[in-house]
Amino acid sequence: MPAKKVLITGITGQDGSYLADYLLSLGYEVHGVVRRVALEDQRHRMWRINHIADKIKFHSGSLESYPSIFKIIEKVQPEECYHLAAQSFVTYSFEDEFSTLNANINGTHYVLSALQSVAPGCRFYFAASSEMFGRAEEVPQRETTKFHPRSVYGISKVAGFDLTRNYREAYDMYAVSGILFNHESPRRGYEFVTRKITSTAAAIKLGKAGKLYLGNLDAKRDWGHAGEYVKAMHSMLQQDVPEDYVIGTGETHSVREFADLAFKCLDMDYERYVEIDQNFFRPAEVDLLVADPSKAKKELSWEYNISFEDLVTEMVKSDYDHLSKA
Ligand code: G4F
Repeated sequence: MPAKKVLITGITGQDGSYLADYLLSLGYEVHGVVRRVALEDQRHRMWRINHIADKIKFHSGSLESYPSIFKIIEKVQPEECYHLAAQSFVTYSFEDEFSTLNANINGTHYVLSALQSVAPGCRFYFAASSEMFGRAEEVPQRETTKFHPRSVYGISKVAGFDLTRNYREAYDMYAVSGILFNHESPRRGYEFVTRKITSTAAAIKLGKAGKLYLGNLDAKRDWGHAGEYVKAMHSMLQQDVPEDYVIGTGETHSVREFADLAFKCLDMDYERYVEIDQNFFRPAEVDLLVADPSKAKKELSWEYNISFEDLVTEMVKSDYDHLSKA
């Protein structure tokens, strides 16, 4: 039987790279949409997938251009499509609301519309987010929890979620959203708080930095490991009936706890090195996120077994090892 064809947008990002690893291990023919600039500077821009680059078929395209997405989908004829590409940094969405909305809403709409036109049988996954819950009305948050986004990023994800639902209902497409809570790893971008903490703590330990400047230490997030979350994405596209799922650990920890543990991994006290910088506070904050992943556990048989301590330790160790050699 020929290998199943999958198309991933955002394949150079943290989730795209783990998903590509996973789908290759399952025998898929993996296609990825990448920007032309990434293909021209593979070493730097594709560092997360350089180890598997020779096994992936790349297609140069932009999520800002409907014709380019249409052409790729028409040519590849994927059986599964994971739409992960987005402006995913919440802070930046306060600085540039308009481009966040354009990229995140139009990008999703273009992929859905092109699939409907030229590959309607393709199963579609949308990367929704726990940011959609925002000022959540219930704790923990589940599939039925009302959305109250607190950023333009969150609003763009609610729009993507609704577009996905509408293509499912209106055109009978297998289109689902994974409502993923924060997921981290050594491949996380440096702008997100976890990687900022682990990389700076490692740099301080090695004498390459002096202080770590952070914003709100009291915000609480449900932090899991990205490598495990991509398995849930895949599973969502293998069901008999297309449905949306919440994916998270069911545990919540503050930014302060994360910093405390990260510095402790290196035998340091975070209070000596962390300084509060008002510039890192957001105009509107999401104070507390914690998932109820029981539907995914029951229906997808998705199991998550990595502790918060193991996640932080893995990230710190990776940054320390990497910086030691730099
Ligand atoms: O690491 P963050 O920037 O992640 P955030 O905003 O929770 O969003 C991430 O998770 C979402 C899933 O819920 C994704 F949809 C989204 O794409 C992204 O992956 O910030 C986490 C918390 C916030 O409360 C923030 O205010 O950390 C707080 N924080 C405190 N100091 C900081 C900092 N965040 C950043 N980025 N940098 C700081 O210095």
